[in-house]
Amino acid sequence: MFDKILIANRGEIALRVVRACREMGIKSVAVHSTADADAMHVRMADEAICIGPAPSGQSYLNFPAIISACEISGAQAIHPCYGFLSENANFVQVVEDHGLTFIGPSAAHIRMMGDKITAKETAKNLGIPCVPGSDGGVPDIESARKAAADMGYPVIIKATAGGGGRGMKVAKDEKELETAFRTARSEAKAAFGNDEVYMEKYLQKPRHIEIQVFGDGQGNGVHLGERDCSLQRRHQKVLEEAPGPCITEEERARIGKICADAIAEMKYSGAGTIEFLYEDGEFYFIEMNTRLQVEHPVTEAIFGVDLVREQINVAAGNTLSFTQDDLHIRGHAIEVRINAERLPNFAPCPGKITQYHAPGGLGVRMDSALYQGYSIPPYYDSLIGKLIVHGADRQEALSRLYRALGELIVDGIETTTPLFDALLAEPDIQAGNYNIHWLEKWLEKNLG
Ligand code: MV4
Repeated sequence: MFDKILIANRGEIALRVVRACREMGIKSVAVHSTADADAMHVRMADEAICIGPAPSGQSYLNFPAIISACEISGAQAIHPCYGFLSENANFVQVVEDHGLTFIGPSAAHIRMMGDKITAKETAKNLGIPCVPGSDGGVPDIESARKAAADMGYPVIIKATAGGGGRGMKVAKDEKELETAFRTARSEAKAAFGNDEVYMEKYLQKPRHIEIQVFGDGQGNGVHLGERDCSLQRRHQKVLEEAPGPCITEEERARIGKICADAIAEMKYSGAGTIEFLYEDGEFYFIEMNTRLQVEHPVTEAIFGVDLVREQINVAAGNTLSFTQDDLHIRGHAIEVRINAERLPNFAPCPGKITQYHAPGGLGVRMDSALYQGYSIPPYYDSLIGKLIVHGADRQEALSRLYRALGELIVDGIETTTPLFDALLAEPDIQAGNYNIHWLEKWLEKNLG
């Protein structure tokens, strides 16, 4: 096992990893930008090293500074958390070239899933059900017309270097196809330096259901059920829950086994998420994320496992510490993302926290690096906390969420907390009756 891990991230997730390290008897090294010298992850880690100025390109994404920090501190492994370097295959290669361990999958798996055409082809070959589509890149408008005619309108055009909703265009009929195709290509070129696109049948009212998977790179793979992450605004998740309110035990067992077998077959190592669109009882693969996700705590709550501990365990070369038969769901969990943003426009709202009180009590977890007197810097994303509640069933989780939101105090800045009070009052939310478009429509109508 490692005796020291460097955490190449900041905020609540860096603190989350510090906590796992401490429980495992592993020393932690925080790295930080000059803007984060007073951050809680820096205070809580065993050691801290400043790696550069505020802009993340010069600090949290600075390969040489991070590798040097490992060498100076004697850390043997790097935990990337999510965002920043977590899905950067080149970084993984550099880490390994320096004799260090990247806590995550291999560079090859990250690269494979980063290219969305390769990811889909891999998924298909592993028996994972995919959205009907072009089977590879669509090089020109004639090919696009032919592919669309084969699968039927509406269609969606996606960038192979994209993901997470960037660089997508929908065409509802042949008249819209040419513009959609050209726009998708030029936007892909501008955003990713790669204009390759592919096409899929456009699903009109799906839910976003993602399966948590874990592998040890030695041929063992498990799944930890699904999360429903359909409540999104501009491709940013707002609320996530597990299990999915519309997924049956039979569906979970079926799609879960397909995913777990795929992970075993690939010899995938570490935590992963296989994303699906779910419509009319069918799962359709769209992407795979090769990292720990923001919303992992809802899965931890219902399975009673520490996913970060397990990431560290398999990165150290051990086999998975649980089998599929060890994994059972208990109850229901919901996470809401507390952002430093001003409603109704979700404008970033950095500034000084004059008062902070985290909710607590049975079934309540607040993952946050906030403290009273802390100043949220303007340089990074606006997530300042995740409130995760767990109950015996969905109803209890909802009641607990309502209760916990009432206890939360964050003064001095604006946050997205009032949004959740309003959402909890909605019959559709209470019933779990929503798809990927529900929130945007609700915001239009209620905050418009
Ligand atoms: C789709 C789709 C409908 N049909 N693919 C958006 C993010 C990226 N991961 C995939 N996305 C979508 N792909 C087909 N074939 C609709 C979306 C989509 C979406 C997906 C998940 C959650 C929120 C979304 C919001 C708009 C569009």
